[in-house]
Parts: sequence; C-alpha cells; structure tokens
Amino acid sequence: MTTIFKKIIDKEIPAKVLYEDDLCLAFHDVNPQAPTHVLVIPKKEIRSLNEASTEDKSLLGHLLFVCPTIARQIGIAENGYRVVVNTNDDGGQTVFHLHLHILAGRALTWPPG
Ligand code: DGP
Repeated sequence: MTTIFKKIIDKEIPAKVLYEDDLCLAFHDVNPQAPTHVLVIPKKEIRSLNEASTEDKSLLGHLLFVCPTIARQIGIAENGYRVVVNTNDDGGQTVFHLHLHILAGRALTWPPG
C-alpha cells in the first residue's frame, strides 16, 4: 500500500530533504519529538522491518550507514543522537513504509516510554 512517504520520494508532496542518494532519502520529521528529528527512508517500499527480506540486507546496512553522514552534516554527531525503528503497533509505527528516526538536540531519556 502506498504511503505518504512514497509521495515524498516521488516529490508529489514537499519535505525538507537533507540527504538523498539512489537508495534512500532523509528529511525532517513534520512532527519533531526532539530539537532535531530526521527520518531516513529507503526508496524501495518496505512496509516495516518485519517485511525486509534477505535481498534487503545491504539496503538495511546502507540506511544505518548514512546516519552518521547525516549526523555530521547537521552537526549532531559529536554530542550524539539516537536511531530508532518503530515496528508495528506496540513499536509505535504509524507510517507503514520502513523508516529510521534520528533524534538529537537534547539528552534523550532511557528507557523510552
Ligand atoms: P512512526 O510513528 O515511527 O511511523 O513515524 C512516522 C513519522 O512520520 C512521524 O514521526 C511523523 C512523520 N510524518 C508523517 N507524515 C509526514 C509527512 O507528511 N512529512 C514528514 N516530513 N513527516 C511525516
């Protein structure tokens, strides 16, 4: 099922894009939960982490790998940040297109709520 993120990938709706390559896109979250809140999404439509297949292994690695690149670009690498993948209902997933949250800009509490 197509989601709002697919429309962002296809440039049908705007987003504040920070990073893009052939495999993924990163943009500011519209409803930030921290002073810095960025989403990293694959261009391939994958519903959630549960639906990632063996052929997606390198893509999953790529999504994680670009996080420090983006973190350095926006100046949060040194102080630190958190990368989160909400999965299905108990994980708090609301958009069913796999995405990584990068949260930063304050000391984040642990455990999460
Ligand atoms: P999750 O709850 O883990 O599925 O996170 C979905 C996030 O997507 C949530 O933090 C809000 C964000 N979001 C939803 N719609 C849009 C949108 O149209 N634009 C942007 N930039 N972010 C969106």
